[in-house]
Amino acid sequence: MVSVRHQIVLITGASSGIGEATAQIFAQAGAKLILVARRQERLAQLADDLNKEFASDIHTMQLDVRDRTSIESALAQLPSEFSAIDVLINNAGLSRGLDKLYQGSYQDWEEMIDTNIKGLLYFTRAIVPGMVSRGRGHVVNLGSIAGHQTYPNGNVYCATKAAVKAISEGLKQDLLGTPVRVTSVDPGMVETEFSQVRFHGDTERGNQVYQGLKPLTPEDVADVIFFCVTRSPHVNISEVLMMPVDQSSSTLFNRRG
Ligand code: NDP
Ligand code: 8X3
Repeated sequence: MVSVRHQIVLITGASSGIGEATAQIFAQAGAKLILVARRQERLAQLADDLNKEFASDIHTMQLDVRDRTSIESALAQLPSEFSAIDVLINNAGLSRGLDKLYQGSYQDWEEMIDTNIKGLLYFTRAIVPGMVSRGRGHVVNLGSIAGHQTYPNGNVYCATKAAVKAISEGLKQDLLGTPVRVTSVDPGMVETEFSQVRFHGDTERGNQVYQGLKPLTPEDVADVIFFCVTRSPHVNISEVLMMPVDQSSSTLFNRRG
C-alpha cells in the first residue's frame, strides 16, 4: 500500500455524500486536501471538523464546476503548497428528473451535461498536464452503473455517465507512457442527497428510492476510491463496478416491502 500522507488530493463535490466521505478517509490518512463545491459554508464546516480531528491541511474552493473561467483562475491562484496536485477526484455530479426523453426538460439536460461531463473535463484538462510534467498523479472519475446500463427514464443522466466511462478509457489511453493513473469508480445505489437533488427537493419521492433495501453508504464508495489510489504505483485499477447486495442491475432490486 502506498501512503497518501502529505499528498495533495483535490475532490470536487466535497460538500455532501461520496465527496464528503472521500475527504474524510483521505484526511484521516494524512493527505492535504483541496475541497471544491458551490456550498462554501458546508466546505468550511467540513474543513473545520477535519482540521480538529486529524490536524488536516485544507484549502476550500467555492466553485461551480460548470464555470471553466472560474476553475482556471482558482487553480492559478492556489497557494504554492497546494499547487502540485497528486490526486484529482472528479466526483461532483447530479441527476435531474426521471422523465421520458421526449418529455424531458432542456434545463435538466443542460445542468447534467454541463456538470457531469464538461465540469469533469475542465478539471482534467487543467490539472493533468502538471501531473504529466511532474511524473506522478492519479485521476479518479465517479461514473455509475448508469453508464453501463441505461434504465427507463434515465436517458440523459445515463448518457452523461456513459460519457464519463468513455472519457476515463480515453484518458487512460492518452496517458500511456506516463506514470499517471486513471480509475473510474462506478457505483449502483448509494444513499446520499442524490435522489433529493434528482427530484428537485421532493423529499418523499427521494426517500422512496431507498425503501425496503440496504443501499451502499458514501463511506463504502470512499473506501474503494482510497483502495484504488493506494495501490502500488505500477498498478492501475481502471474500473470498479460496485453495487449493494440488494441490487443486481440498474433496474433489479431486492425490496423487502
Ligand atoms: P450528492 O448530491 O450527495 O453530492 C453531489 C456533490 O456534487 C455535492 O457536493 C454538490 O455540491 C456537488 N455538485 C453538484 N453540482 C455541482 C456544481 N455545478 N459545481 C460544483 N459542485 C457541484 O450526491 P452523491 O454523493 O451521490 O454524488 C457524487 C457523485 O457520485 C456524482 O457524480 C453522482 O453522479 C455519482 N453517483 C452517485 C450514485 C448514488 O446512487 N448516489 C451512484 C453512482 C454514481 P454543491 O451542491 O455544494 O455544489
Ligand atoms: C446513480 C445510480 O442507478 O440511481 O448514478 O442512476 S442510479
